[in-house]
Amino acid sequence: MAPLKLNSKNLSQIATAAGAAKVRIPTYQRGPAVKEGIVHVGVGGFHRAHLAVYVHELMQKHGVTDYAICGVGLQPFDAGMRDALRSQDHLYTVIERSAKGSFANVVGSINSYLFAPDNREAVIAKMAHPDTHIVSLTITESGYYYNENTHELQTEHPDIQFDLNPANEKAPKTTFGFLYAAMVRRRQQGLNPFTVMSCDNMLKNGAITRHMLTSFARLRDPEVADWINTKGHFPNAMVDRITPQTSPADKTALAQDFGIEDSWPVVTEPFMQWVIEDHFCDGRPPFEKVGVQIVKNVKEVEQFEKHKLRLLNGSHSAIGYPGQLAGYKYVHEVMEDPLFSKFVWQMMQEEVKPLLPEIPGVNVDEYCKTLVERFSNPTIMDQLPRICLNASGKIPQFIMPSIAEAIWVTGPFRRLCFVAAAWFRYLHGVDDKGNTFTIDDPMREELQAKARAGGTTPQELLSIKNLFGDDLRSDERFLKTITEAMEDIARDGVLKSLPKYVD
Ligand code: CS2
Repeated sequence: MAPLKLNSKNLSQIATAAGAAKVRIPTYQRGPAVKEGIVHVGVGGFHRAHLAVYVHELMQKHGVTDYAICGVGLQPFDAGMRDALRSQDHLYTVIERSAKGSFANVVGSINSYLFAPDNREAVIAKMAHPDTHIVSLTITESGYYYNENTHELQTEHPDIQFDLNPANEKAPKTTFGFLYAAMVRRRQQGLNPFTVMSCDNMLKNGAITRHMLTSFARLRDPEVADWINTKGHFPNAMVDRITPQTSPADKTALAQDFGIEDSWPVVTEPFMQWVIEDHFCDGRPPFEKVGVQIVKNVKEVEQFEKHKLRLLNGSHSAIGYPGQLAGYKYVHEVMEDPLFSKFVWQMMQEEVKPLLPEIPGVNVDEYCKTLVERFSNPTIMDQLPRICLNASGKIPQFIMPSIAEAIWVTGPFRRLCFVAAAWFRYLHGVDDKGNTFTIDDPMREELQAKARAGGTTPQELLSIKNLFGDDLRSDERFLKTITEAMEDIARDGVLKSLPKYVD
């Protein structure tokens, strides 16, 4: 039988044709009458496999009605998501894959979508609407314009400069421009600020969001900045679900195995986790009912964030850059190489783990074992280019802080340095066999120029002050170790160098 196009009209037929055990569909009310309590900026695979799934479960199983999601795309490339979602009444399929098999859930929590380049005013009005209680973000690390060295907003950045110009207040470009304009309106209307809920992989993501937004606001209107700072809430959170990029083969499999024609399904693993600080200024849905760990203590959230960013994302970087240079394509392929998986394990256990705080009730060794299992899942086909994307926002979060702390306590760090060296080598855009690849990073030009100028020495790249702290630039032991790793990779390639980094 021909697959059915995913949309509201075909929904029950899709479930009947596939069999209810195979495809689950939303049974809650959707459409214009539904209240959209969450406006989400940056609707990509991760949001659709994470927050939107938690909200879907709340709507499906707990009758929550006021927190449907209005998706927002700020970037021109979001037009693809706009079109895909619009063509199917904003429904989409989450395909969960593991050794246990493949399961399809149609998700309906995204109730509408606004594409800012079409109508910027509509986005500001939506965020300012009294029904909006939360604005959530997955805008990637680079969307925060955060200077890793000074911990301040990159006020000199042309996008921020553009949005700071009062003439552009009605047509901003950056997330902060939109948030600011909407906050101004809410204040004028006598509303509370909405909670700004970062779902990006950054330590203290909430605190950083607060600081970036209030810094932006202060340059426009100090009174608004004070209002946001006093009344606004920005919960810190740890978010986790491995979500590869959707491939054409995923769409075909969905059509063949489940009879669903979906322009942009999401493939993900069964595992999902979200630990969030209980800090909301305009109400929140009962997230705890669907397994979200709501934590009162900021320190505890920070500890979870640290574990996840340094162990999961850090290991992903250890798989990604060296793996790409070695010629691998997928995360699980790298894990199938015994030397590589030993390298990753030893980096976690010997270099990262000793730097992490203990969390009551969390067994770090078990956590690391689960990570190895998740990385080894061959069914999700997680692409190395996805892991390597936007590295300038990742390495300073996932790898460099462990190195900086290891410097401080004179701990071991040669494997971490090998990963940083592999990224520096990766910036040349050529793998160990001479194959070229493209680098997708907002700082690509500067990074590549510095990588070329530096050759097998790290100082040129390390001089980028937005990314690297003085603690790294001035430490002799670190400079020696990373230089050696850069030389090893340049001379012998990753695979031949690895034995030196594995005990
Ligand atoms: C990955 C993350 O892009 C990356 O570097 O490590 O996208 C990772 O898959 C997620 O954070 C998992 O929660």
